[in-house]
Amino acid sequence: MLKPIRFLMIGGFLGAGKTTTIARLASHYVSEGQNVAIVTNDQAYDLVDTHTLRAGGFHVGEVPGACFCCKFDDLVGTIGDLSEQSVPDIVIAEPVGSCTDLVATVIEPMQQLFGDRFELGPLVVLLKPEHGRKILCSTSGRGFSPKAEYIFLKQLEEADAIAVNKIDKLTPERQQELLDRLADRFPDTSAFGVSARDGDGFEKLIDASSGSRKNQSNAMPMDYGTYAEGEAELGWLNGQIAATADEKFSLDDVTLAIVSSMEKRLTTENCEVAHLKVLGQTLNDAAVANVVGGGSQPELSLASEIKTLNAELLVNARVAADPELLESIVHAAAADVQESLGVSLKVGNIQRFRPAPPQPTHGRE
Ligand SMILES: Nc1nc2c(ncn2[C@@H]2O[C@H](COP(=O)(O)OP(=O)(O)OP(=O)(O)O)[C@@H](O)[C@H]2O)c(=O)[nH]1
Ligand SMILES: [Mg+2]
Repeated sequence: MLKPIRFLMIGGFLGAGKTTTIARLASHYVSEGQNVAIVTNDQAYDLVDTHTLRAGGFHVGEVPGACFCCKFDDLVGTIGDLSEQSVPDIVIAEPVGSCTDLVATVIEPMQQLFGDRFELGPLVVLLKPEHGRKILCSTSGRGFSPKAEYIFLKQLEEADAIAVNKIDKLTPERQQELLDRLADRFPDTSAFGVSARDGDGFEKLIDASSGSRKNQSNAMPMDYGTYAEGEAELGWLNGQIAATADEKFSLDDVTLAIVSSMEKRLTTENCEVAHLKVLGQTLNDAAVANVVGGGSQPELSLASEIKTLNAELLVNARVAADPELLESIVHAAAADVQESLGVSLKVGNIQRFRPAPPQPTHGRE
């Protein structure tokens, strides 16, 4: 009989650091000689994460168009496609950061329907400190509505283990405060700090990923009305921009400038950013710039360090904003950067919407 594929999901809110964590975890397994495949997921098409992970040399399939729970058959089919050349030892899946109830709608059905093909690993959920502090520690400041916060908390509630990510950004006191709040709210769930970017504490995440699932006798209670409304508060936009110039320009500068201009304009409009990411790419190189919340600095998470005459930019924005406003902000940001950096920017195909109410294939019939 074939050895089952170990299936792991790394959950957590938009911008929590799932893709960064998955890249580091996959590198760890590869260094152990394991064959790893990754599956990304989004409500729309043109995923920055798929390109980012492929640029890192990983074997990546994607499930676009809706979350894993609503596209369960596509998830299983994508893993089948990834297995065509060689069957992976481990599949790491990144669910959409506004998705929850993954145990009932993805993990349990995989166990029940395909338990012979897959060995179901634990659900490790990353806590995003930029929004976690406000939600868990009741600090004041900008953030999301209670319905979007409901999703954030439900993601933590169903976790087998919680990793407080980005500890490199937190003082030891702030990290401890978050761990204490997690211990109060979720006393049966192990929690630890980690920096997916720098690798600090990562051995705990590797340990948690190699552990087993918690015994959950009953499905987590879920209010699908609140979940749907919380998700629909987020405007979703995936779009393309073509960049050209007569003289070579820095791909990193243009990619970062688009994110920075969008962030400034969204702040002026008082719209909370969940995650705004832009990929700039040429045939051989890629840059990624991100903003993960109101007041967070735009940053380059992947630098290309190249100059080029043309590039394709991919914008993935998840913001508590009207999708039409988001689209107008993409156009305005392109005009800003065209003027400041002298690069011609032509906005192409844009998909923008509010996510439709989740209708899981399994688990909540
Ligand atoms: N300082 C710091 N930044 C981090 C860490 N992990 C991730 N980030 C940054 O956080 C931002 C979001 O990281 P991603 O890995 O794209 O987050 P994600 O959860 O995959 O985001 P979505 O797929 O949009 O939900 C990027 O700018 C990363 O560089 C960390 O440990 N420390
Ligand atoms: Mg991601």
